[in-house]
Amino acid sequence: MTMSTTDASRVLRTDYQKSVAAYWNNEQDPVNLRLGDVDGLYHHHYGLGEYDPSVLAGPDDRIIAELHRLESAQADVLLDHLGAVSRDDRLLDGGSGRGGTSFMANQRFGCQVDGVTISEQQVEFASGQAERRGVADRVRFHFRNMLDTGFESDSYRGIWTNETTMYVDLFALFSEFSRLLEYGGRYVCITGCYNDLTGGRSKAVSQIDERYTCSVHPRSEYFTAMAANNLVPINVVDLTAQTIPYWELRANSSVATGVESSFLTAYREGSFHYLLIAADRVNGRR
Ligand code: GPP
Ligand code: MG
Repeated sequence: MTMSTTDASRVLRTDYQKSVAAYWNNEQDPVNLRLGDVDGLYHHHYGLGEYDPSVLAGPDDRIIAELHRLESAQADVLLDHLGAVSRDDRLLDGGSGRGGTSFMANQRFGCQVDGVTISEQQVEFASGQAERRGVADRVRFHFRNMLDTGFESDSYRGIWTNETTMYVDLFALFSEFSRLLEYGGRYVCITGCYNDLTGGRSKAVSQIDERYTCSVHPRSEYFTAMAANNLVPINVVDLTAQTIPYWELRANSSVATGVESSFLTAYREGSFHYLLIAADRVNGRR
């Protein structure tokens, strides 16, 4: 790790990036910490799949555990789309949060994982988890900017972003990922994006932006930015219907934060999609 890539003024280049880092450095929400406490995997993404309705009648802990199960199921779906990964491969987690998806990837594939985040608190938290889990030599977290990681070109078999792309310019991001991926390497993105067909950013989507200091992109931009950077989609999955039950359960839980109604409205009215895109890195036209 060199000073040139880890020095705060280099990692946080804009006032916007500083404000995003400040948000995540201060984040301590029970909706994330209590869920993570269930088994030590701390996620910063949402859930997929049906919930067991019997949890609604039980003690609060059962709802917490069920929300956590759905979030881990989401990370499993993401990892299912990475294709073949061997122990000798390296993976990159772009916007790694408290490390949940990175640890699951290492558990599944045995490979090395690098997580990058612009939050120094998240680096510290996730690195502590890596020590605790005994995988600090295989899963490393770095205070770096995913738009300019400073890592070696052509060195990653796979890269993913689990709900982090709404913080960055997609053309800049995919240019960096295309540089980092080896030929044939796979990029997997799970994201919320707005629907180009419904006439721009809806009120509910604006509320989501406001809540997280982010800027949700239109669906189209993912594909134009990938095409411009030698990333060719192999799978596109609309996960919207599968994430709605998570939001319904979360709205009825003690850890609801108030953003649930914005997600439910945006998904139900069709102004917003929960999308998975998997893409392969090819060579440019010669
Ligand atoms: C945060 O997860 C997720 C985002 C900031 C990205 C926004 C996602 C979209 C699909 C638009 P979190 O687990 O930190 O959020 P919360 O605290 O609400 O659980
Ligand atoms: Mg959360």
